[in-house]
Amino acid sequence: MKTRAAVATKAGAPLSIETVDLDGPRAGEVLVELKATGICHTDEFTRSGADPEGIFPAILGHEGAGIVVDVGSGVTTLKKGDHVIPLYTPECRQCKSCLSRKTNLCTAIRATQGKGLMPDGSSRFKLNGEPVYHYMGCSTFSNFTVLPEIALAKIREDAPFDKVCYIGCGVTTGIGAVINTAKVEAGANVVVFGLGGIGLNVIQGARLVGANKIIGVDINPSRKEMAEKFGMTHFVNPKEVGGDLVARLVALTDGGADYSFECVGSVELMRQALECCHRGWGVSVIIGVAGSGQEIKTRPFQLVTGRIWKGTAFGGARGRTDVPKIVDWYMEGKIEIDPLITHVMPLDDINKGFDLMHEGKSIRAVVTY
Ligand code: NAD
Ligand code: AHE
Ligand code: ZN
Repeated sequence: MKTRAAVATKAGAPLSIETVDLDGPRAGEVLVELKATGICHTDEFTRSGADPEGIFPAILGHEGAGIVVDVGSGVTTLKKGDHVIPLYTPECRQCKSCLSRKTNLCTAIRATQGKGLMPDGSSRFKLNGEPVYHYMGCSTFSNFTVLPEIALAKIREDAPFDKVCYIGCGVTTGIGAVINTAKVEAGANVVVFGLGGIGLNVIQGARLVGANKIIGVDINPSRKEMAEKFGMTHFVNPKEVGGDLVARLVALTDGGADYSFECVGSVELMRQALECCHRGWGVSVIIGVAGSGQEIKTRPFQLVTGRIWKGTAFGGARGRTDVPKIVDWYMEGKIEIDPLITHVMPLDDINKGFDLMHEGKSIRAVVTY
């Protein structure tokens, strides 16, 4: 079939709107009609050329929601008409990682996914007869896409696609980092670096579990108002701190944060996020994705004295199990999504969504098909 898609032709170039060829689903695969997709900073990270796994030409996008149109042979858990959210972290429930119960990082298809290919080693997309690569196993910047059955969460049919697409990455990553990865307890003091599409969901996760102080750190002062609506109790703009940011955060938290979260992708901030944690027990969680060649550093003494450095992918969520529950939380009013979706646009305008992100004007821009 033919489908309209935004193609990343080369690193750093604007996305190009094209009509591409899409092969139907093979064994164990599912054809999905996307109804909406968010634009996450990770899409920009890869588009820009900073991603060591970046591969071009590719169809980016990993924060989608849509409807099953067709299934390949052997697919048993999904059928035509089901509403689904694509999962860049699949859940096969059979691999060593899934069975360990210690991680959400299913390894069933990670090797081919990282090469922009379906599990059988080929691409379903072509442009002018040449293959176009998949991205994070999802490629939601295409009106239609093909995914493995294990990379789709079935969701309730009354959930609005243009909102719950955000659960495909940002919402789950932020809230999951608090609940699954850090396991923040009621009364804890939390510091969140970066109040964008991920950080604001960390903030609402921290409020959900009953955190005490929720301190937001961002260089964009316009983030303050939204962050306060989502539960932030104190705002710190590093540009306005005369002197040492870490010392300021330690003072604000009476000796250091119980938990901190880096939601920017800066290795300098990752260090500050660790070092603002409380001696003896503070836990710092890296969410931000840093560019090729970047490395983190700190004095080992920071860890010797009891601080813990962790990371999280997709908020530690097991997608097929957890994503439908998070959709329920949204539908039941337990979490908020609507105010964070600041811009909605057609696929033709997708590059404007990236511009808005760069200008610090959008929190989430969503493309609707
Ligand atoms: P975003 O662009 O919406 O937000 C980034 C925020 O960081 C903005 O508010 C910006 O003003 C702020 N910022 C920039 N420089 C700063 C600085 N020096 N100090 C303080 N704040 C600063 O991005 P997003 O979609 O929220 O993504 C955030 C990061 O998380 C990215 O690196 C993204 O790739 C990553 N991410 C990781 C996962 C995961 O599973 N680990 C999932 C989604 C996104
Ligand atoms: N390809 C990059 C790393 C990118 C990365 O860390 N991706 C996160 C999800 S970001 C979603 O917005 C992730 O899930 N990582 C685990 C995985 O298996 O990819 C690089 O540095 O090579
Ligand atoms: Zn993302």
